Order: sequence, then C-alpha cells, then structure tokens
Amino acid sequence: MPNLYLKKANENLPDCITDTIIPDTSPRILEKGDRIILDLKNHYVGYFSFTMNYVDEYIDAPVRMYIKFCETKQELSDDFSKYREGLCASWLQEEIVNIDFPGVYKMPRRYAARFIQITILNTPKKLMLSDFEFSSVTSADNNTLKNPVIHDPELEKIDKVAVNTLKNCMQRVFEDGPKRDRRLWIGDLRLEALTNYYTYNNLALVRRCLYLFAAAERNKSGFVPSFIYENPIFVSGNCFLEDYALLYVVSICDYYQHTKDNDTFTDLYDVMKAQLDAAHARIDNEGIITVDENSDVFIDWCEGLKKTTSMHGVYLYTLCQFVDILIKRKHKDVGIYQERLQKAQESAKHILYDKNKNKVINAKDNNQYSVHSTVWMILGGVISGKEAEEALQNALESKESIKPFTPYMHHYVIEAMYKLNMKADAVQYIKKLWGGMLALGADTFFEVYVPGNPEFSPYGDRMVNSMCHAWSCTPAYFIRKYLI
Ligand code: RAM
Repeated sequence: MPNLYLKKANENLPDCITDTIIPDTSPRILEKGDRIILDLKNHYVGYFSFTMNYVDEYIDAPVRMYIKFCETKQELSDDFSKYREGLCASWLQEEIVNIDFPGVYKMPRRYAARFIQITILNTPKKLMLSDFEFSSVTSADNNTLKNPVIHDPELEKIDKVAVNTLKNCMQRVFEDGPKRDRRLWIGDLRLEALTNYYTYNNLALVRRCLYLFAAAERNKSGFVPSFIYENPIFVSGNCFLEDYALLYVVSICDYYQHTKDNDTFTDLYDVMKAQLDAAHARIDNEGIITVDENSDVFIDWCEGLKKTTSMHGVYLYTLCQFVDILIKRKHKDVGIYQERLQKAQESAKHILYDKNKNKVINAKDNNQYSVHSTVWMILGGVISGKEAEEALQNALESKESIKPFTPYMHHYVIEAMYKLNMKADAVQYIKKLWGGMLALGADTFFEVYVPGNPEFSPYGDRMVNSMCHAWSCTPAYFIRKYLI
C-alpha cells in the first residue's frame, strides 16, 4: 500500500509558476573589495542569474565573489562567520563563486530572499555586472487567489503579508520554510492547508502532501513521521512527534470537510485510524494520555513546558473532528471513537482541570500553569462557555503562566478564542503579534517572534531562524473566515 500512496502523491506534480524580477537595470562597474546590494522589493523564492563582463581589458584570472541572500534587511549586516552553530551553518544562504569567463552566470541553487548582496573578493581587473534576474517559483497561482475587501487597513496589510508567506512556502509540497528546513512538516502543513482553502485553494497540493505522509515509514507504535523529504527522492523523516501525528488526521478531516473528497478519505482511513489507535494505546489507567521519555511531543518551543494536558487536548481535538465526519458518513466505526472521546473528555474534566479554581492545572503536569494547557482543553471540548473564556483570560494575563512562543501556538490560542466567540480579543491578539512583525518591516511572517526579544532563537542563534515560515501564515485564514 505505501507504494500506492506514493504513486498517488506523484500522479500530478504541482505546476511551478515563475515570475521574473529585475532588481536593477543599471550595469555596475566593480573592483576588488566593492560591494553592491540588490533589492527585490519583496520576499521571493527562486533562482538568481546575472551577466559578468570585462570593462577595459579581458580579465585574465577567475573572479571570486561572495554572494549572500537575505530574507530581511537585518541579515545584510549579520556576519555569518560569527554564527554560533546550533543547526548546521550551511543553512545560511551564502556562496563563494568563482567565475572563469565573461557571460551569463546562473546560480544553480534555490534561495529565499528580499536582498542579494554581492562582494567582489578578488579580481585582477575591473568588471561589469548586469542583467540581474531573479526567477521566482511557487505552486501558488495568483489567478486562483481570492481577493476579498478587508476594511481594516492594518488587517489588510497583515493579510497581504500572510498570503505572501503562504505563497513562498507553496512549492512541490507545502514547505515549512523556503530557507530552512525546506520540507514537509505536519504541523505546518495543517495550518498552510487551512489558509490555502481561503486563498489559493490549491487542492491538488494538499492531497499530494496527505498521500506523501501515508507513504512514509511509521514507527513501532504506528505513528507517521512528523516530516518527509520528497525531492529528488522520497525519504521518511526520523522524528515522531505524537501531537503532529494526530494533526495529520486533523489535516485529512479539514480537507474532507472542505472538499467532500470521499476517495481520498477512504484511501487514507486506515492511516488515520492507526494514529488514533496508537494514541489510544498511550491512555493510562486514569484515562489520560501518557507523555514520557518514550514519547516525543512538540506543542511549542517553550523551555520546560509540561505537555501531558496539551497532548491530551490534541487527542480530544482530533477525535472530535474524526467522530464528526464518521457520524456524517454513517461509518461503522463511529461507536468506537465516540466512546473513546466521551471517556477521554470525562477523565480530562476530573483529572486535568481544577473546577474550584477554574484553572487547568493538575498533578500530571506537576501543577504547571500554562496558556497551552488551557487552550488545548478548550479546543478538546473539556471546558467551554463563560468558564472557558475566564480561564483563558486568566492564563493569558497571569504572571505565573507559561506563555506561547511560536506563531504556531499563537494560532491555537486564536482558534480557541474564536471557538469561544471572543472576536475582539482575537483581533487584538492578531494585531499585537503579527502587527508587531509588520512594524519590523516584515514582507513575510517569521518562524519565531517574541515581542521585546528580537534576538530569540530556539536554535541558539537568530541568524538561522526562518523569516518566511509556513506556520505564521494563518492570520489570512482567520481574517477571511471570521472577519469578512
Ligand atoms: C522546526 C520548524 C518546523 C516545525 C518543527 C517542529 O524544525 O520550525 O516548522 O514544524 O520545528
């Protein structure tokens, strides 16, 4: 079967749509030590080429250049040689190229950039650079992009940048970041696909990504890997985040709700079931999912975050969507999953939530108080209405609670707000977070943005952060779904 999944995934490779950007029309005469900066005027993903020629005399030695591709202005002044290695330094987009002869020079690699900086490291003679071209690539087709009227000017700007973020991550798959990691991650896919339904509506791309995960090698428990590679060959990822495995099921449910594509749902049914059954096997004798040294769970990039409550919430959230579809389809398995959902919700009410304090706090997570636990209990249907609204407000305002870090987790905070009909709070939250990135001049939204701490990186050095990151594109989804 996995091969069949792969065959289906590769039936229609996405069309690659290209656009040519000419950052500068004037030729530049340069000597050793000179530096120029080209501004593409927006963030793009693609391929760069230019022409090199001699000026007075033929250049009788190779010309050596240092070329740096920068997603933001700040990167132009970053010294990549000072990078404190957390992730591999080769993610930094820099090249030393040696050009032997005059003519057109096409750089073979794909880059994600707004700015291109060229430094002439060595040349015996003057040279001329001209015909700069950046061929941008994406599988997002502007002809299918919905262009709704957004009356609030700040939200309109946020929407535009969010759509640009999505567009640049839409390649052969929904990449997480076109600079880094350039692969298909489940958590990112789920949010990109959601936003895609309200923007480009490229359904073939979503379907392809869903089949790719079905084709992947699962671990002993039956969980799908959290990421895969597919270019030039298919390779399963070696990381098994259990919340991501469940969100894969959610992604199929979202896709089904949006398309009513029965064939895909039926094809992928056993893989979905395997994810839910693997999670069910982790339920302890108190009815709560186990998170321990044998399980890997993401939730957010917060140091020291306890994850049992959130993981249990992700499990409930997934079951809710799954059961909803099984009911609609009058599926024979509905009873099994409905019963599991009810039981797991009941256990959560008793064990994970303190009703007297109206606080999501419990011994399973060493009484740690976090926005994450509160949000996932709301999304999992454990608390609702005014009680939930108050619990969420308190968690967000409390000095003691752990707060979300990534735009990924912020997405789920906002989703919880909309579930509770807290529309004004949701808009304020979007403006504070994504508006904050806009104020920094964002052309695309970042992988991490911590207000007041612009240097923060989960990898130990900001230079390797991805500044166009899929999981940050969802304001376009919220704005288009709820505010228009
Ligand atoms: C990082 C990336 C990716 C995310 C994983 C969990 O490698 O930011 O987008 O999904 O973490």
